[in-house]
Amino acid sequence: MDKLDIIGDIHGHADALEALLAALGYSKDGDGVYSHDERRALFLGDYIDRGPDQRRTLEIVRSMSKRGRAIALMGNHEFNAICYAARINGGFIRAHNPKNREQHAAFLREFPEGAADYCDAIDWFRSLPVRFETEGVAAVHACWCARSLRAIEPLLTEDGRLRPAAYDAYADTCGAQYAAIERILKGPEIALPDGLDYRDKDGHFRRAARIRWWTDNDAPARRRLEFGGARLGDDQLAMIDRMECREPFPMPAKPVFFGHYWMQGAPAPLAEKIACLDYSVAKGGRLAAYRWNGEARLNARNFVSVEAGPSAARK
Ligand SMILES: [Mn+2]
Repeated sequence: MDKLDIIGDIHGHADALEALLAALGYSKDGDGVYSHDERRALFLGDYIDRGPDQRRTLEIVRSMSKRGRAIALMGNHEFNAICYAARINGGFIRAHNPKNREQHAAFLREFPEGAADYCDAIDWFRSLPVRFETEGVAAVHACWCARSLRAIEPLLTEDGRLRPAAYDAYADTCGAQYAAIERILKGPEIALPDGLDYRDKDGHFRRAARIRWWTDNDAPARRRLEFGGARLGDDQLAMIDRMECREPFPMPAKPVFFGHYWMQGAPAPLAEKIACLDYSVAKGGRLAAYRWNGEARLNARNFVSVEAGPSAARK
C-alpha cells in the first residue's frame, strides 16, 4: 500500500514547505525535485493567495507532482483563481470586485494577469483533482461530503478533475452542483441571524459561519462554528448557542484528511479517523503533515510540523 505524507495548506510559505519536506526525509534530486524512496506526498490544496513565496511553492509542488512524487489536490484558492480567470456571459465566473481582487492580490503581484506564466499556472490549477480516494484513505480540501461528491461525479474526469462543464455548472449559483462544489472545497456554512455579523481575519464583513462538520451534532453551536478569528461577546455567543446547526455527517469508514480550517496548537487527530492538516502557517502557526502508513486509526505521533520560517517575517 502506498505510504503517504499528507501535507496541509501551504499558502506561499515555501521555506516552511522545504523545511517540512526535509523533516519528512525528502531530498532534492539532480534536477532540484524533492523525492523520497518509499513515500509520496499528498498536498491538500491552497498553495497561493498569501505568504511570501507563491511562485516557489508552485515550483516545488508542480515539479513533485509532474514526477509522480506527489499528488496535489485543488483548494478553494486555486478554484477561485480559475473562476477569476474564466469568462462567462461577458464577465468572469468570479467577479473582479474589490473584495475578490484583494483576496487574490498577492498572487496577481507574482503572476500578473494575462502573462504567459499566469495562464500556465491557471492551466495547472485546472488539472488538479478535487478528491483523492483509495481503499484505505480519503482526502479533500475542505469537506468529505459523500452526497456532494456524488452530486458532482458527472462533472469529474476519472481521476477526479473538474471537467470544463463543471465551471459552467458552478456559474449557476442556484444549482445543486454549485452548492456541492462549495461544500467540498469551502465546507458547509450557516447563515447567521441579524446582529451576529462579524469581521473575519482579513477584515471582511461576514454574515455566515463555517461549520466544523466533523464535530458532534449535539455539541453547543459556539463549538461547532468558526468565526474567522473574530472575538465575540457573551450576548453573541448566547445567540449562537440558540442556533440549530446540525450537519448529518456519519463517521467515515476509513481515515479522512482535509485542510482549510485554521487549526491552532499542536496537530492532533479530531476523531479516530479524521484529521485536519491546516495549522495556520499563514497566520504565524505551523505547516503540518501526517505520515500515513496504511493504518485505519490515526495516531497522534504521526504528525510532523514546522514553523512558518524566516521568509515569513518579510511579509
Ligand atoms: Mn481553503
